[in-house]
Amino acid sequence: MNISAEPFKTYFEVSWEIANKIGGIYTVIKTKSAVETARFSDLGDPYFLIGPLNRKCVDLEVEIVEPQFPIISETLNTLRKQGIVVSYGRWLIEGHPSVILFDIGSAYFKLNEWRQEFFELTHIGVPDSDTECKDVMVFGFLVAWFISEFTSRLPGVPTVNALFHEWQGGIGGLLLRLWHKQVAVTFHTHATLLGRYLCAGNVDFYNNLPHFDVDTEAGDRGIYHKYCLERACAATAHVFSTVSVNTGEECEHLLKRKADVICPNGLNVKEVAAQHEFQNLHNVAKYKIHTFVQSHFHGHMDFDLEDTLYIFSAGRYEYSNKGVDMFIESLAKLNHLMKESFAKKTVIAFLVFPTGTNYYNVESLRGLALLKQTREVVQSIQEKLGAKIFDSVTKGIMPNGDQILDSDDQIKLKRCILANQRTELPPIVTHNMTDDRSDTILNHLRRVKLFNQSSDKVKVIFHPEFISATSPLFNMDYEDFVRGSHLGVFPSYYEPWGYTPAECTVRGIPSVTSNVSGYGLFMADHIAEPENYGVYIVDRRNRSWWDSIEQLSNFMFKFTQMSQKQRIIQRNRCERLSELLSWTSLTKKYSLARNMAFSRAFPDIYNLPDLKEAGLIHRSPSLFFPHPYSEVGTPKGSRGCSFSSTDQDSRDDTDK
Ligand code: G6P
Ligand code: 1S3
Repeated sequence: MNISAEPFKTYFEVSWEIANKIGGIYTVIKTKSAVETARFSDLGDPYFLIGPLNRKCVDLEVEIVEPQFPIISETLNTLRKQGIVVSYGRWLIEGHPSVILFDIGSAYFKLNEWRQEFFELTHIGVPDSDTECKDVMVFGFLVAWFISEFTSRLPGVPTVNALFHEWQGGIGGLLLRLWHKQVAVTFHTHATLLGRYLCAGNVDFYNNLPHFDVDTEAGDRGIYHKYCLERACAATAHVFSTVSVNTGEECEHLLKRKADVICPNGLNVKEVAAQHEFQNLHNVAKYKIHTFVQSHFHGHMDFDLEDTLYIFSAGRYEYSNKGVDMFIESLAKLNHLMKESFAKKTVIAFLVFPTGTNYYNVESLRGLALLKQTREVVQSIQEKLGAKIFDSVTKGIMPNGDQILDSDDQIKLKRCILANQRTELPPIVTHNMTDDRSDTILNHLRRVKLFNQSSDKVKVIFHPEFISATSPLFNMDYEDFVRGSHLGVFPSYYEPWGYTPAECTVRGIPSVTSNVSGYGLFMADHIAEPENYGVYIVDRRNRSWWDSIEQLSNFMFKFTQMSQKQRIIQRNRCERLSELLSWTSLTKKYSLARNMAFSRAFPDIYNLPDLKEAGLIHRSPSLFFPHPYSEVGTPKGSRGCSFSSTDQDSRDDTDK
């Protein structure tokens, strides 16, 4: 069926994270906006994003304008006349999507009425103490009210399609179904509530998925009403979708509905003009990280920066779900392996996980000040020396190395050296922690004795705040920090998708992920030998905890043994994988879900072929990366690896 031959359709996409930055869903919608808006505008179909009104974000990210379509103005005015505050505008991101943002507070006077109605419809009660749930319910009613009003104004065949993200955005869809409105509804989840809770506890989640008594487990965790809400959203939607095959499996067991479509998360992949450009960017960003390291380790710079590798992990502070526990344990093991093998290299491991802090600590700020002062002294001497050398050479005299520094300059330099000395070890954390003694990450680092000793081959820095360009310590944004690093490590235990390793890949930075993360499974489905492309996948499903640690520390150890040339080749290959993660191809899965919703909601009007039979629903690698022709070989002593010049792809595997 040629959908575009039909009358124009209206598409809504609803989420709690529209112009409201909280987590990964914000990234999904923001990054896919350019491709989605272009697609809908080509089709001539209006497309609107609906979210809650967060004034702080809106002031920075949204341009308030009058709606382009009179029918939208009329519908909004109907709600406004009843006291609802709602803004309409353009989200200032690529694609400039139209946004409709509801002020939840302005509708709170209807809370009790709506709660009662909701209970009558679903038998789900929202407790008074659960503010989040009450907000989500008010938002859901506002969305369903708005879309119903809008739909009722349209003549002819039903043409409205609405996609709802996650349970916080899903109640609107549930209500539209319960009110029997003429809207094709898709519910798309990025996780399950119960899955997240179960994983955060000490549960062998994946090997017990079919056996959980879901009601009891949700009840025991005090989330029964939310669980019921989420399950109702999934059960009633025309189409149910999720971000990955493993979350699909989780939904089947925990929400009791199999996902109809898997819509993997993409990124807005910018084409890099020349392949070596991202390599150069790596080098430039790495030098910025060097500067921070010089300040942090002042007085203990007994390692060579040219032989230092930067490894990092970052994300929301979910200690075990995000695999921070495994990362730290594996770092301790890596330290041991490197010491035992008398490794020349040093690893600096960054842990970027925001938590409660009270500004940077004195040691970090002192390091920064000392570095600045040292740089000023060296620069002033450098200028003088340059002039002296120039003068000497123009007179035909070879400058005398011993005499070129005058005694004043020597004193200045000695003072700098003295000022940079310190007896205490470089700190393992950059900030004053609100709760230093009970912080889980710090205590784990203490337990495995990673204290930045001289003898340690693995040094650690816990940065309990997201990295941003305004931070005086790094002076770079997170994107550059990723570029400047050598390896990202994300051995998550609960990760429906996992953007952090994907963000490394599109910048050509190798990363470690796990086989219980959506991203890890997706990459394994598309690449014959992921490690060769800089995608290391830790097995957290079929191995014991200690075996997975062994595997992760071996991945990292092997990585430290690679030569620079091997790293460059691996980065080139890794960057090529960006193609897999581009929304240009991945939004097609969203289109599929929307079309499927139309055909299920209105089978007499929209009659799509059986998509399951067409193999379009689940794993369908349209792109596949085979075994690379040339190897990232095992290092063999000082001569490095044996790259043969006859290797078929050796030219595009080397960087320049
Ligand atoms: C990029 C740059 C090279 C640089 C290399 C360092 O490839 O283009 O000029 O030598 O990065 O790589 P490394 O893995 O040692 O940071
Ligand atoms: C979820 O956010 P999270 O970090 O709580 O949604 C993200 C976007 O789909 C996904 O990448 C992540 O794995 C989920 O867990």
